[in-house]
Amino acid sequence: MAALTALVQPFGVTHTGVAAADVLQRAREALHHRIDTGLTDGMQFTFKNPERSTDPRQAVQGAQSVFVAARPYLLPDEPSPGGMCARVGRYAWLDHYAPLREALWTVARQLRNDGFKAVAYADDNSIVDREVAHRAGIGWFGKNANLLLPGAGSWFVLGCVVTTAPLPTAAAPVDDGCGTCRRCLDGCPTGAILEPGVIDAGRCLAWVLQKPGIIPEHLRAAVGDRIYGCDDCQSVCPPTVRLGPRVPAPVPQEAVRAWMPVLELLEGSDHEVLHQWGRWYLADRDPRWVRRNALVVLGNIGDASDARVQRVLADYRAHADPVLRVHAVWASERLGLEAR
Ligand code: B12
Repeated sequence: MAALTALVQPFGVTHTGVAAADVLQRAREALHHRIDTGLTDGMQFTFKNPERSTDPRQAVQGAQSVFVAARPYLLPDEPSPGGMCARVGRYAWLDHYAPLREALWTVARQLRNDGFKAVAYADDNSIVDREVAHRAGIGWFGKNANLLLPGAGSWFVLGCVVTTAPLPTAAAPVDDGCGTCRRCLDGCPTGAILEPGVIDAGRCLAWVLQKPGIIPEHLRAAVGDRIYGCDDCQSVCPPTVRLGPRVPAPVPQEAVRAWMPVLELLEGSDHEVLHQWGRWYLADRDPRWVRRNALVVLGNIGDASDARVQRVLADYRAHADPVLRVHAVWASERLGLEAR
């Protein structure tokens, strides 16, 4: 185990653990419950096939263990460059999954060399990452549903290697560290945390901004300046704010994308949008969903006296895409601009 941990550290992984490759019964029940009660709001991901995403042995036949790794993604604050810029969720400022996957595949290759089967997963629909990380003794489930690591908080991405190797498993799960705190429940801008650990995806801005289609009108003001992801349930979380470790240096500063210039995005070609922001989860790889979000942000933070804002909104009110037209009309009305 120590040898495997040493393999992932050069990739910035700070925490590791091992769970037995048993069925994730609690997660399976939770997935079904969320589907049955409509809390998934059309999400597929791990909900598409709960029997599969909660059974490591369906991922790797004969699996005995799941090696779990956590990598911090907190970078120093980036002040807004000014102008009309939209905020990007911290986990998407850089591609943190790429180095995590490299780390996990390094372990998988080692295990294969040793004669075992091994497959690496990170943010893949094949397995419920947080549940397996909890079982591996890496952290506790916060009331905001995120996995919090003791002494480090929740600014971590998670992944695992499912393997037939019999690795030593965690002695016990980490104790709850939230206690009576309920700042995330009160701090969620849309009240999406219905009860500790239960998120209503239809209200969680992270999903609202990813989901294809029209953003419900009653949620558009709460979107604020966010274009992708929402950090509020973590940025109000006391241990996460106090303890969050920074991403290990060196960070390619030129690759960090914490803000997105809204007007440039709305004026740019599809090719430019996909080139700059294509690693985001965009339904059908369609840039219209980022444009839609940008129109909502413009309605929330735009300068109505700016001629460029007026021109962009007028263009989008006449756009061929009815979804974009709807959001442009809303943004124009919100800014007190002519909407016909
Ligand atoms: C679908 C999904 C989403 C959906 C739904 C989130 C959700 N809560 O399910 C949306 C798009 C909204 C989303 C948003 C985000 N996501 Co997401 N997402 C996923 C994905 C693909 C599947 C999650 C899943 O299966 N959920 C199923 C439900 C049933 O699980 P759950 O809500 O965690 O429920 C558990 C708890 O309720 C717990 N539980 C049971 N009883 C009790 C009782 C108490 C008291 C408590 C507290 C808990 C508890 O057990 C349940 C089952 O495990 C995973 C990747 C993966 N393959 O696992 C990433 C993942 C969960 N997401 C991640 C991230 C980073 C985010 C965001 C922070 C991104 C952002 N900034 O916008 C937000 C956070 C929102 C939040 N508070 O959860 C990370 C989380 C890392 C971490 N440290 O926890 C993951 C693991 C990706 C990764 N590999 O790193 N996500």
